[in-house]
Amino acid sequence: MNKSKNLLVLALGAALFGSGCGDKTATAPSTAETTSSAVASSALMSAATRDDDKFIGKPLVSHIYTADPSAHVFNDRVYIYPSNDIDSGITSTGEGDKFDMKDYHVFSIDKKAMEKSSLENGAEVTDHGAALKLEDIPWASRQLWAPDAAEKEGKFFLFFPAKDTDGIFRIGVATSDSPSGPFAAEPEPIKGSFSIDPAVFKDDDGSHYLYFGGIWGGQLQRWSSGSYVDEDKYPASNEPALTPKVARLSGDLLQFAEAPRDVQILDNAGNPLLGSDSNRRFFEGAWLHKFNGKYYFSYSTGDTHYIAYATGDSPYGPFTHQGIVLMPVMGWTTHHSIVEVDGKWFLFYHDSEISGGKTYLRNIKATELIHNEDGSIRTVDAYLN
Ligand code: FUB
Repeated sequence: MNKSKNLLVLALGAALFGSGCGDKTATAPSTAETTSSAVASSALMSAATRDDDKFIGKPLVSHIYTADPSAHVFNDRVYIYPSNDIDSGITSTGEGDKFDMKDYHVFSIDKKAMEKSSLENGAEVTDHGAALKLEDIPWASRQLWAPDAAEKEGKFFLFFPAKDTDGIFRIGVATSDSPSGPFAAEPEPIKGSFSIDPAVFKDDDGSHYLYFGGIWGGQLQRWSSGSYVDEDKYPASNEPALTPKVARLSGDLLQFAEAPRDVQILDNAGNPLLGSDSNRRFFEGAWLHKFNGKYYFSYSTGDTHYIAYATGDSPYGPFTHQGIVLMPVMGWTTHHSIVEVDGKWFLFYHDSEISGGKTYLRNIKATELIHNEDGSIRTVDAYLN
């Protein structure tokens, strides 16, 4: 990454704990089901400082703020499950409080629009409206962070993190007969769940695995002892980094079928990545996809702003670090998903273009993802060179 880009990222990025950006507010109108084009001008677009030439792609959604896009093909259409960023007026800088989301919207795109140029220039995206609201989740108190979704036997499952009434992140499930919702939340979070950023992977044998975890505001560092401790405990710099978690889901997809296991991410000598290895170690935003029989585990490195990937031979890992999927984007956070649509692969990601760099007011984007002949992933740089 060139130095000026690095500085831009750092300057624009208020950390999960920080509020480095100014407090220009833009009100995101609530919507019923609407179809929008990413090129359409909107209140949000005009409120932000834009430079269309700077990025490889335009926001997919511009009438509300969206982030953390998890994309899947359901019922022959591409569905996107993002966070719905809002400016709730919170000024506190602690523990990611500014990420104060209160509902989820589901979006979809016709498979025919899944072309690199169409995605980057403004594909037609349908907003199916609010699919789950905080007030309808009995156990949750705040912060509806990055969700994901799965399908089994015609039923759809939305997995989401939220803080419970004790301020501890848990992972919940909500169900629907339609991929676009509305979703009805289970009365309690998944038993034994903790931390953030659930991502579901369905293997070829029909088993579903839930990957999750995130350090700093995501609280993974408070679970090292196996139960929650209200104190941040990080490994020493020469110790293995904290690992994301994985658990196979029960047949009804509502619970863990087993205790969560550590997902080991190794260097190419077979050693676990160290806590000090901030360019490569796991931070948050896990995702799993399978390509040519190999399992690809990808994730955000957080404070170094990469989407990295590692490969392995089992959904449980271990995974060996291979490289970078996505270079740093505008804004502090980076979060992605990878989906195959009719033989082509796509990367969904977010940046903060729409708010002129405010890290908690983001927009989703997408582009094509290329696996090279040798199975490596061609790194995407979301900035135009
Ligand atoms: O959207 C809130 C948090 O920011 C997500 O859970 C993280 O992955 C980061 O994108």
